[in-house]
Amino acid sequence: MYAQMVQSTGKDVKTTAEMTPEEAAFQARIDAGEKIEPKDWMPPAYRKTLIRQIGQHAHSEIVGQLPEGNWITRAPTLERKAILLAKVQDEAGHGLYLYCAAETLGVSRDDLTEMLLDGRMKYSSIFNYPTLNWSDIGAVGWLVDGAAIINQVPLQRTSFGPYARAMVRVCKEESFHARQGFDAIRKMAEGTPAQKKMAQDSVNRLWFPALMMFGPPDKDSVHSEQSMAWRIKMNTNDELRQKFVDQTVPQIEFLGLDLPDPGTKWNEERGHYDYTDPDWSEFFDVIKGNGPCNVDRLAARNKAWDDGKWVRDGLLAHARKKAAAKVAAE
Ligand code: BYC
Repeated sequence: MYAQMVQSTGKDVKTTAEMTPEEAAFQARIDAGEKIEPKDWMPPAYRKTLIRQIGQHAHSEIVGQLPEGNWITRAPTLERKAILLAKVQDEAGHGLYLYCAAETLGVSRDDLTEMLLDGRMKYSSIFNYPTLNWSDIGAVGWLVDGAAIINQVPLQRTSFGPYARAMVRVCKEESFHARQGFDAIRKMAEGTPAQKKMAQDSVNRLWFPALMMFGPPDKDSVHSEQSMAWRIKMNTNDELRQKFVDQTVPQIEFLGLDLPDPGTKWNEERGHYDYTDPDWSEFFDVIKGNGPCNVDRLAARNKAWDDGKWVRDGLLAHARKKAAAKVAAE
């Protein structure tokens, strides 16, 4: 059932005349800015789209711990280690709030996890790139969490109540993540020539993968039109990508680093930076499972799931025992 639920719908948006009375009433609530709550009636495709997006978002938070978790034991100072540890723990918490939000739509966390583990559900493309050195950890916090904030701040106003509310706390924590990342990369950029070179290399390698986080160009986006009509998404992929470029280019300049994209140029008429598109064939290849780290990431999550089986079994056995004791006492 849920395998069906996560497949792309890719349908055109219905006009009001094509909607059933129930669908039209639902759309009117959305248009009036009302929040939809779990027990409210909703079109099956709205539910399906939310399960796909919230589920993939949750998986991204969980898989997203891997590239940074890899550096906790090698952080250069105790302070950096404590900060990174806190950040990675926050990501686990974000995954949990999001799985809870998805569960209110009638899908279990175990089902979602199994769909991640067997490749039926996606997670953000960015986490299929490696973190090669400490400088990459600064760049991930600054660029990846920076991109996440731009994507997630509008999601605080998304139409589905539990998702919108989860985003409020997530965004607060993401701000701390981006600041600590900027602080770490700034230290590198202002350090020795070798450290500055490392910072430059991190920005060069992570820039285009960060742009890919916003999804394919609008013309190739399958879900945007319907998701925006339902206010599941508040902006198109290209709008948010442009916002990220406009916000980040001055930060790169402030750090005294070279812009990773020679095509970056302020466009007076548009009031935005022009930039070069990422290689979209690389993006589609990565989300098909062929990125540099896809195999490792899924192997790590599968191992964690298998290793944790005894804990889940133990907790379930304890819960059953407690429930049976309660029934016996009644
Ligand atoms: N990676 O029709 P489109 C974080 C897929 S966590 C992989 O435009 P949509 C962090 C898309 O799923 C950040 N797949 O899709 C964590 C669809 O395929 P399916 C995660 C992608 O949903 C730890 C197809 O391409 N944030 O920051 O309208 C540590 C067509 O795309 C990607 C979220 O999940 C991608 N980048 O828009 C540090 C935010 N892009 O599903 C940091 C919530 C697209 O039909 N999600 N695809 O098989 C969203 O805002 C939207 O889902 C997206 C895509 C903008 C990502």
